[in-house]
Amino acid sequence: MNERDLLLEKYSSRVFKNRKSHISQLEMSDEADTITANTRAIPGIATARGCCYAGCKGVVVGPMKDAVTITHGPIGCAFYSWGTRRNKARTEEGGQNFVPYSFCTDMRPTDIVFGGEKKLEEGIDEIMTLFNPKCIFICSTCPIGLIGDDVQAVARRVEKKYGIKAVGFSCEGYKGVSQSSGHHIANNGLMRQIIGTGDKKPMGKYSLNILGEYNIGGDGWEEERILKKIGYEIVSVFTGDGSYETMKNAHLADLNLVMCHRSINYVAEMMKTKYGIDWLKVNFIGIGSTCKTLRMIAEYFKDPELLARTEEVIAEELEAVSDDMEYYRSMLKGKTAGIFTGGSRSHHYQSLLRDLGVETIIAGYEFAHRDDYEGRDIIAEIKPDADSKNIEEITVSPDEAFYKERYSEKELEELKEKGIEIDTYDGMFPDMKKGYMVVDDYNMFETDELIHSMKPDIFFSGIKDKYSIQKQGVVSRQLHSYDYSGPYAGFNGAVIFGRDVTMSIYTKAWVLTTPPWKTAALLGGRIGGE
Ligand code: CFN
Ligand code: HCA
Repeated sequence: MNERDLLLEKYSSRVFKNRKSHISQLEMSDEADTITANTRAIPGIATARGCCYAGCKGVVVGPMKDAVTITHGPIGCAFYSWGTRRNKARTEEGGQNFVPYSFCTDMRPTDIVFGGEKKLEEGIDEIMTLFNPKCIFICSTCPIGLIGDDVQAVARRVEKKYGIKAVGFSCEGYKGVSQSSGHHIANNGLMRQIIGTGDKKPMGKYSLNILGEYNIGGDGWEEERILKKIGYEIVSVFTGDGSYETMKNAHLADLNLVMCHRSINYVAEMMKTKYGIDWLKVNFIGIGSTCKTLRMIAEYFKDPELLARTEEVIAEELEAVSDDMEYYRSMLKGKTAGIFTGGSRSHHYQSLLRDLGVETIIAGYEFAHRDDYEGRDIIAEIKPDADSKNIEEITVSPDEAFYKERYSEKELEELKEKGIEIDTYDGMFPDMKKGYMVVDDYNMFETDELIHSMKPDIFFSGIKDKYSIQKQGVVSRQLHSYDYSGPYAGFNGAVIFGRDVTMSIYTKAWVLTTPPWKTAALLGGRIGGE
């Protein structure tokens, strides 16, 4: 029996029926590999997913530093989303930075009964008196949708009263099937009400926006460092260390780079339709991926000087990190890994691990869509799913016409020879090998079982499962928060990642622990490790 069947046979028939299409062991059957994704999790299963509010407030709008984000709802959601995601933001000279704060209307039972709009407006009055921000985002939590408070109407009243920008997001936690629906709601609001409202033109010859970069552990800063060194102007970053002030002018940039494909691809496409800005899907995680990305951007502008400068910077950067990378590679070569994160990261980090000689044998996402797994070929099949049909959940990618317009066949061939396959839209499957395991919306039980059967040397995921993994003797690192380390992006980030992984694997602490379930019977746990 293969590992997939071993895992599935432990389920009841109803759960088996549901989970079997979410778990794929690659190339193990005669049919093409497929996976079911972006569907509702089974109630009661310990899924790692977050909610719509987490996707809107926590992921997309929260990191914008000069905007106050107020949670309209009971205090719990505001408290538990306060400072937990590592979207770093630096206060600019004389600028505002509200990222370290948490604002909430603290809705009580009487507010739920009589309505909370008044309380929200009073809260915003207080914010204006104390902080005087230029922009306010209102994010609804579950009860708001049920009692019908109109956060958009409040936002309009605030705009009129104070002459600032205010946007209401109806991102009640229960909407859609995961945080992915919150990304859509956030991005639609930003697209409608912020992008395109400024008129500050970029000064540089070539200007870029970085979309889907949330500056976790400072990743965005490392990307900016490299891009600026080459000579690009960065107009805005969505949304890590980002701001309302810069996002207003995003429509004036020459090109959009899309780093996290899951959370923002449709904004890139909407900006293409509305403002004619092309976009490229990029990856700054891993040395190989960073070099490919930089070359791809330079090729887009078709400027020999820019291409030469790009090669110069790549050579300099490689020179600076190659000894360290070689050392970490010598320590890590032949090791195996498992990766479960929310969206893009599980795929992105495979390339950095590959640079270090580590094979990813188990991978999956919490809430990615089918294209994130299977690649471009299936895009045409993707339809808004039934659970989120009213929020236009779509998946897009640069289409072939884009490349055909820009490059002749001969040029595409030449680029391919140089290792730049700019017309490929890869997913997770094409990067993994026969027998490797891909799991959608993984849960804690499956994580434990796969660690048991596939025996990876290291497991990357999040805070919820980290400690149970380590207690069973397998080192685990968080790829959401980088365990408070980072940056991991770009050239310098790759070295820091190599150091952290080497340090983790060579630390014997976890192997020496005896997990509690080996000595005592626990509810639903294995006894004696079997
Ligand atoms: S920073 Fe991003 S890279 S935005 Fe997204 S899909 Fe989350 S918060 Mo956690 S680490 Fe994760 Fe991605 Fe894009 Fe982060 S893999 S789950 S919603 N994510
Ligand atoms: C979220 C945020 C999260 C959680 C990370 C984790 C993040 O899902 O709402 O579970 O460790 O990156 O902070 O993905």
